[in-house]
Amino acid sequence: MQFSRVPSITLAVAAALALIGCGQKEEPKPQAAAPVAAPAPAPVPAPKPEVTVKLGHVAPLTGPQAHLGKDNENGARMAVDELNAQNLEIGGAKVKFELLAEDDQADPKQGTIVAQKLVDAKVNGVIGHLNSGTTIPASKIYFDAGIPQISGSATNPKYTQQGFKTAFRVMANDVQQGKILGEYAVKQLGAKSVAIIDDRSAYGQGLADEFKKAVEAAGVKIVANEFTNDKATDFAAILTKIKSKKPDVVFYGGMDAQGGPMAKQMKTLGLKNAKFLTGDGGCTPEFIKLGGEAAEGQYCSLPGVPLESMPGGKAFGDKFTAKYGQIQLYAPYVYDAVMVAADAMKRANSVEPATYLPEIGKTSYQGVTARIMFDELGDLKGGSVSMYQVKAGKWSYLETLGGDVMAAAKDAVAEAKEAVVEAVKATGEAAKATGDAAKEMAKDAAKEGVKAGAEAVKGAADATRGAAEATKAAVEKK
Ligand code: ABU
Repeated sequence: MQFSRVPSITLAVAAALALIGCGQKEEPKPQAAAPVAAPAPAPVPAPKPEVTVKLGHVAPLTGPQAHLGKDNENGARMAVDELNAQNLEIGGAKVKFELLAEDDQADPKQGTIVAQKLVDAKVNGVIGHLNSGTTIPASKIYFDAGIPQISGSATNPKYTQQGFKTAFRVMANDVQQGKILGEYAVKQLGAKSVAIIDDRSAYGQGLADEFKKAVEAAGVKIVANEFTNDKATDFAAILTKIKSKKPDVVFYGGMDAQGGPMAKQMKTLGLKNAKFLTGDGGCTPEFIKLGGEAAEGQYCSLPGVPLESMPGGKAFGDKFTAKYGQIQLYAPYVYDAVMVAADAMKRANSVEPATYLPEIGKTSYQGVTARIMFDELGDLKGGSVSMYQVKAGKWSYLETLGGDVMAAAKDAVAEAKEAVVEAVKATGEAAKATGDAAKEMAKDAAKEGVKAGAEAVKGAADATRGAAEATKAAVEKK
């Protein structure tokens, strides 16, 4: 037995030495429980890509129209801030809007320089410009680069008549506005003789030409046709000439920086009985400030209906005023222009100019200034024009003329009907689908269809309410 133990000990020692040789100590190991597989870490979702949408904005930020340019820019900025607060996703990416604000000084040459600058910066779209005189030459540059452009204030008809499918505007143009002003001078103000002054800008001259056509078509004489420029402050020479012609109405095609002092100088020079009438460029608090007492009783026109009669108009006015102070003129239109661009991007599910541009043409958007839909040229459908008069130091609404406030609402209702038909079709297809997966997919499709239908119906209801409120306001004023 002794014999038999020797090899066992030898083997044990050898095994121990072998273990020591491997640098391991033979220590008793705690009895481990059977290993439990650790739960696999939850897969970390890849972060969503982010995309910056650059929107160019152009207006005069220096010179006599700087207050209007800043007002436009503030309208655009408010829209951009609100869009960013929505944390939008477009095309699977988080979208951040950025405003690239440029000053064109209301100068056509400067307008083309900043337009090229924005193209070089690869903007996704342009809001503006403010003036027709800069918007028109710049529109060729944006068209050549395929960049959508939406102006909230340029009213010269030429802007959308050049065949540039990138050009849109969200207010009535001066063919509509000039005709309404001309007819208003004759029919409402009873003019038998009219004097016309314009500032030789694309807007001022264009509007004066349309006004003249309407006055002459009504058989009324133009007794004087004078012009100035958009930097002038002294109108004594032309007003003295006009005084000798004893006009019932002096019409001015131009902006408030000239319109206000012109109205004041009319009184000083003894042109007291002539009524002063101007277009949207003079329809501002600045006109009243510059015109002083002479502003009282004067008239202006402004495309669209009063902001307070639009759904969401009052809320917009309150928010804007709290943030930036009094609205000067076009801020709500420019706000709408930004929202129209964003709406088209959402529907296209893309921020690429070439992809979302066709969606702008199909817009049916309830803005704060109108239900916005475009005709084949890029002009606002059903655009109307409202008349105002200064009463007790404030522009006071008189009536809404021209356009067809119901036309856009009717179009929206037709669209809603189409969307509901599509929803019903989708529901029918859902009912036909067989198999669980197919049923689920079909249910989703039907839900989407119903949602689209409901949204369209809501849009149509908003548009109809807007039109009804505008009509009611007009009737009440009469
Ligand atoms: N709409 C009058 C001012 C802007 C412009 O058209 O020049």
